[in-house]
Amino acid sequence: MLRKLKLTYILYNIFNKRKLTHNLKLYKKLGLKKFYFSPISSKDFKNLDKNLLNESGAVCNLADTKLFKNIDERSQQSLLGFEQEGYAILNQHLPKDTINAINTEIENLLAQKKVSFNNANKIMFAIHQSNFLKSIGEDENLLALLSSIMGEEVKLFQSINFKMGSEQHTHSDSIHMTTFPLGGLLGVWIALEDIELDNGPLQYFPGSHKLPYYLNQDYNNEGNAFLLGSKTYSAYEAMIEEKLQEYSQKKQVFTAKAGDVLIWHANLFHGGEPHLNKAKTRKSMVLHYFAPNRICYHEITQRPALMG
Ligand SMILES: O=C(O)CCC(=O)C(=O)O
Repeated sequence: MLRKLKLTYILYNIFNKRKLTHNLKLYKKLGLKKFYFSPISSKDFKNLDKNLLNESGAVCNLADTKLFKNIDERSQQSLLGFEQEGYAILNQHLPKDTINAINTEIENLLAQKKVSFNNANKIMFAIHQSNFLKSIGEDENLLALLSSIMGEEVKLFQSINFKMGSEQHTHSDSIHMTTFPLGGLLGVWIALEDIELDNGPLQYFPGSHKLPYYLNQDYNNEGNAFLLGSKTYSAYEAMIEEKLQEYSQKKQVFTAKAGDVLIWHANLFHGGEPHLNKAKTRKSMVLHYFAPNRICYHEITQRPALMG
C-alpha cells in the first residue's frame, strides 16, 4: 500500500533535493506549479505546448562526429538508418582490453561490496562507484555521437550491469525513463562477452519506435491526487504484447561479439531473450542517457529522475 501512496515518494524526494532540482527551470517555462519533490507524470503535460522547451543548442552533424568518421562502413550505415529503424549497431566498438578492464572492475566492485545485484539480478548505477566505468559512459566521442543522434545535448544518467540474461519482457524505456517532450532518452547496450542464442541475447523490434508512446493512461494506470495507478507492471507488459501483435512487429535478436554496441531510441521496443544455457554467463552493460533540456522522470512512480 505504501508503494502506491504518492506521499511516500514525496518524502523520499524531499531528502534528495540536490539530485531533483533539474526540472525546476523547465516547470517554470511551462507554467507548471510544481516543487522539486512534487509527483510528475504525462497527465501533467496533457494540454501543454512542448515547443515552450526548445533549447536544443548546437550539436555536430552525425557524419561530422569523430566517432562516425572512425568506425567501419557497416556501422556507419547502421547509424545512418537510426531514424528509420530506431537502433544502430557499432561493430567491435570497444577493444578487447577495455572489455576485460570493465569485467575486472565489476568483479572488484562486487568483491569490495561497493555494488550488488538487486532482486532482478541487475547491478544498478555502478558508474557512481567507479570513475573508470563512468569514463566509459562519458567518453567525449560517444557523447558527441549520441548528442548528434538526439539533435541536442545528452547526459549519462544510469548504468545497469548484467552477469546473466535479463529475460525481461518487451518494453519501451519511455515507461521507466520518461521525458517531456517525449523521446529524450537513448540506450547504449554493450556486449561484455560473446552472446549467442543460448545465453539470453537482447531482443528488439526494428521500427517500433514509431509506434505511439504507451504511458500510464494507455493501461489505466494514472491514479489520482493521492495514489499512483493501481496496475501492476505485468499489466504494462501485457499491453505491449498486445501492441506487438496488433502492429505485427518483427523481432530481431542481437547475437553479439564482445565489444559490439547497440544504441536504441527512447521508444524502441526491446527486452531479453530466455537465457537457456545457465552454464554460460551473459555479461553486458547498459548506459542510459537523458536529454537534460527535457523534463526527466519515471512515469509509473511519477517521480522526477534522480540526476547524480
Ligand atoms: O539486456 C537486456 O536483456 C535488456 C536490457 C533492457 O531492457 C534495458 O536496459 O532497458
